[in-house]
Amino acid sequence: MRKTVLVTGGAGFIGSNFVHLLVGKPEEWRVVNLDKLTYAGNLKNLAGIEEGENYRFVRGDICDAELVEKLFTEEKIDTVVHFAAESHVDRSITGPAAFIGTNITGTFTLLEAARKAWPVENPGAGERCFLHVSTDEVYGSLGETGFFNESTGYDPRSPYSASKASSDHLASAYFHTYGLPVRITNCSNNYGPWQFPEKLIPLIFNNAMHGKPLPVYGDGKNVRDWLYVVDHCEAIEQVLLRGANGESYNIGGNNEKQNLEIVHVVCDLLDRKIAPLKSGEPRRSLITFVTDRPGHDRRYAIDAGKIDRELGWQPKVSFEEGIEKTLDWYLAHQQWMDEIVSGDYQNYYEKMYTR
Ligand code: NAD
Ligand code: TDX
Repeated sequence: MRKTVLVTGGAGFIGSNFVHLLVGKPEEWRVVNLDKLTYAGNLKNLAGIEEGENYRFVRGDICDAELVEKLFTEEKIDTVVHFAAESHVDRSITGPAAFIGTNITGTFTLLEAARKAWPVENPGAGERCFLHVSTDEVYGSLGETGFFNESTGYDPRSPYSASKASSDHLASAYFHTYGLPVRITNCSNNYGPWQFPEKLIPLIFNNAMHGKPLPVYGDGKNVRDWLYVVDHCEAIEQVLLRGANGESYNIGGNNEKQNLEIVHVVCDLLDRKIAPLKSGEPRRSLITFVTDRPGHDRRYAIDAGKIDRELGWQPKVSFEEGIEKTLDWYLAHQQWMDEIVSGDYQNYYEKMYTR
């Protein structure tokens, strides 16, 4: 039976990739996309998707209880995939308040709406599901060795990760207390099309294209595990289809890289794909070491064995393939990037939607 999914944050980076995936399967999914269109939300990420029988876009705030409750009943929502969040660690350091509002109160508002809309005696009946999308950052920072698994204790260290950890705990509490059919996913760093150019890979791409300095925090040796965004979206779909309520699943790319390695790869690929800088120098010459991020987590690494064993999911796209696809996509969508960097896309929404 076709499911009606409330996707929150579906105009952001991962959310829009996920909406593209589901809208391509109209027999299986009907999508209601609720997004506030903050600085990070961009309807151009959803170009080519028509509003219609299996897709509706609603501009709104997940903290708006009245709106969220209305959507649950009006649209007969049986599935939630909750992406909407303030997602950038650096912004959480300079302005944590929005992270508390959206990531904690927003998640609480959605959980409450599901609790009210779904049958009290058995909220999971009819294969309902509330999938909360979270991050590996809730586990804190690793030393040189070891991996995060689903039993690793939470140890968040930035306002962003603390707000995500808090929302994970709320989601889990609603499973234990009210029997809400909650599933949680904790994923590593995503990259791919439509990522906002405040994040490492698109920021380095954009600066490297324009011959601007490439800021590398600290010594550049912090390690992240990188996953191609479409692989993440497919993992989420598997958790919806085959996961168990009350469980959490770690999702990772088995692809640890130091930040400096990532910057080198982007520089070298651009030198090869277009040309070195006008000066004739390679793009690596733009690398500039800058002051470290306060509390910068040293290393993240995911053990994604559980989702492989239980749901048969593994990443399909290697880093070599994924980064090439990603840079080709950014090269083909430079107008998309230019509009964001100039801020033009925001003016467009203010004209289009006034609430
Ligand atoms: P993003 O910043 O690109 O997009 C966030 C989206 O949420 C935007 O469209 C924004 O307009 C919307 N939004 C923000 N506040 C809202 C509110 N109050 N009401 C409604 N909509 C709101 O984020 P992303 O990188 O796509 O991340 C999506 C989710 O995945 C987040 O929950 C994040 O914590 C999680 N995650 C991200 C990564 C990653 O590498 N990007 C990794 C693991 C987990
Ligand atoms: O200019 C930069 N220079 C730099 O050295 C930027 C933007 C980042 N960095 C470093 C900081 C990190 O070690 O690169 C690494 C990646 O940084 P981000 O792209 O900001 O991602 P990160 O902080 O690792 O968090 C991301 O992955 C986990 C997402 O933003 C989160 O939403 C997700 O939960």
